Amino acid sequence: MADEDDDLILSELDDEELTAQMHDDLYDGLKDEIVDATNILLGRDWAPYRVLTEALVAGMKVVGDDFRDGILFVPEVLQAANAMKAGMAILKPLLVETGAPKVGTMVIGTVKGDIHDIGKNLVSMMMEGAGFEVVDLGINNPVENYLEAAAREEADIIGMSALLTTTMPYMKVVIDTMVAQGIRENYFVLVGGAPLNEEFGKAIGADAYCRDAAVAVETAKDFMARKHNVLAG
Ligand code: B1M
Repeated sequence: MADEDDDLILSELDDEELTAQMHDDLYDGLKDEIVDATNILLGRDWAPYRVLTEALVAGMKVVGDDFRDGILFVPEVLQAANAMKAGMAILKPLLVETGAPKVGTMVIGTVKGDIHDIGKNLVSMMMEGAGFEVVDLGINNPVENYLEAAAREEADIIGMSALLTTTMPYMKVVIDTMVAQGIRENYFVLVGGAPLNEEFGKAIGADAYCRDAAVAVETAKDFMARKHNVLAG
């Protein structure tokens, strides 16, 4: 950021100063600083999920607001996203290594026309951490990608992510195709992404809208418990 930050020693900042600095560094797309600060917080016994939400996700909120207001542009936001991903890469093995028994299988991807993947990656990480096998289809997925992967992997859950108001209607295309093929009831369909809400989830016929990654995990676990109860009964 400003010149006075050049001499800043991250490890000398207290927790509050360091998270504030991380928000600034994310904003400025400073990948190395984000990596260092993530490691410092972990070294201070912060839980990986706390680092993720309080330091990284909260920092991206500011980036999003200024992007919306025309203060930041695509190249800067891409750099911020890359810095965020560098922090997430450190946290991923820590969030995933739970040794939890396999709970179920989820196929997840960002829908056709949409290349945002940070939120989807976060959901994947947290689901893996909760014991789900996750098949991540990446970005820009047409309906066939979801349905082929779900059949091939014998998935329990199909997860879809959309960050644009122009791409979120595509989720209904996927669900309508499932209905037309008579396979809608074979899978739970969970949807998420910043522009969605509960009503939208209901309107398109999803099983649930998930506000964030933690809600996605809880919802998926709930559905799997119900499925096992039905099978057992
Ligand atoms: Co884009 N972008 N972007 N962008 N971008 C938004 C979404 C926008 C809201 C920014 C703004 O104006 N404030 C706006 C959309 C406006 C709208 O549709 N109403 C926007 C725009 C307009 C665009 C472009 C069109 C810009 C342009 O080219 N002129 C373009 C579109 C490209 C395309 O997709 N075709 C574009 C491009 C980009 C970048 C490439 C620069 C970059 C993406 C990099 C990447 O993902 N690899 C980018 C970014 C980073 C953003 C913002 C700033 C941040 C998104 C993010 O990563 N958030 C975003 C602003 C915002 O969202 N407020 C914005 C952090 C992440 C952790 O949150 O993704 O919401 P989120 O995920 C959460 C929950 O939503 C939920 O859990 C996650 C974790 O808690 N969740 C799920 C998400 N998916 C889920 C799936 C589930 C469950 C829960 O399945 C079960």
